[in-house]
Amino acid sequence: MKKVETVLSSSGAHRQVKRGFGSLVFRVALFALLSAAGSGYVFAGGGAEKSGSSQTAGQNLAGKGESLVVFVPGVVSGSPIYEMLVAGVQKAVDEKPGSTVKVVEGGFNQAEWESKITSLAASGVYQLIISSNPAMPAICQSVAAKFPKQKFLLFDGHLEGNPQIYTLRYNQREQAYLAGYIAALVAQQAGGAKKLGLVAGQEYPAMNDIIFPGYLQGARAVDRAFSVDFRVVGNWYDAGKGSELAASMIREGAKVILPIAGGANQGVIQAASDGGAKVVWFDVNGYGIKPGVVVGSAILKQDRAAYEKTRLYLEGKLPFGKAELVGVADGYVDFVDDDPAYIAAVSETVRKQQAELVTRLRKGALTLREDGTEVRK
Ligand code: RBF
Repeated sequence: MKKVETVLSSSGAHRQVKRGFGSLVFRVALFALLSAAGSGYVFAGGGAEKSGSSQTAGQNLAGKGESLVVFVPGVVSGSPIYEMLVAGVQKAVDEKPGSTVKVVEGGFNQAEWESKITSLAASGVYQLIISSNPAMPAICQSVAAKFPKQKFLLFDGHLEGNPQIYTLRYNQREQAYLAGYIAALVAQQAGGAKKLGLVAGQEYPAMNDIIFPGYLQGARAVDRAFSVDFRVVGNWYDAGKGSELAASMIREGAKVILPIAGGANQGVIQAASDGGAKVVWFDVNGYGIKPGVVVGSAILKQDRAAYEKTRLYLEGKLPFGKAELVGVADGYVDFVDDDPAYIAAVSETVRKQQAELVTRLRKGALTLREDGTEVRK
């Protein structure tokens, strides 16, 4: 993929750490005020570069060429969930001669996302706008109302019943439970305070209602005494702030920390490494980032989902209006337990206990509803 244009700017506004949950309401506009940097770059996908072949030209004449655009709400670098999105879409487009994809980074100013997506829709160039995060369905719903022919494929978010929009979200109760379980097992073996940490980029319903409680639920399945110190960076890029929050948690007794803060994760891992704490990684395999410090990886197969659903769209079979939910038993959420760095970092006793949970979830013998209800078969 080729980078055509880069615009980067930043300012220093940061949000204060917040620990209470009761009164939290999800407002994208509020987040926008708190977001600091705006950046964007646009590049043509490999599919676009291939469009000169005669076979492709023939298909275009037949009206089969599809122009897709991936709108990244943030930046790709440092956020594996977006890297997987781009990779999956690109793969599907590469396999379909005549189709093209452009990737547009929306930057960190969330107030600009809707107008940027409106511009993409208004251009009339793209049959499908693809994006990913829990804030996108509401934003795209509003744009869809103004452009009735525009279609949207949205991951990691939920909206049902709009004939222009298809959504797929992951069972993050299961993902977070897996993270909390390994974190508690590792902390328990280390001894001392039964305290874990979670550093989030910002607060949002999936974080407050599913991920944070799922992490705590997994930890308490190991020992009821576990608690989670939850802190918020206020953006998805500030590694300095991530490091500061993690160091403070470690001073207050947190043994294992789960960072879900995009580029700020790097700061968390550095603080853990310096402070003798451990880290559990989320979304992708993170063992290689700091071997010995990263003791778990609870992953999403967003690359696979993006590939499959883009392909389905290109075949004319994506069921718009539908909202899907996929979890461990479906093969889209998992725990990486065969990485040599995991085996080296974690004792056999702990790995055996984690493996029992992972096996039950993979087989569907245990599933967790998003609200935390445990279903046993
Ligand atoms: N996750 C990231 O890794 N990077 C981001 O830039 C990012 N931006 C987000 C913006 C909003 C408004 C919301 C609601 C979530 C964002 N997430 C981001 C979190 C992401 O959707 C997902 O919850 C986490 O990656 C955990 O799977």
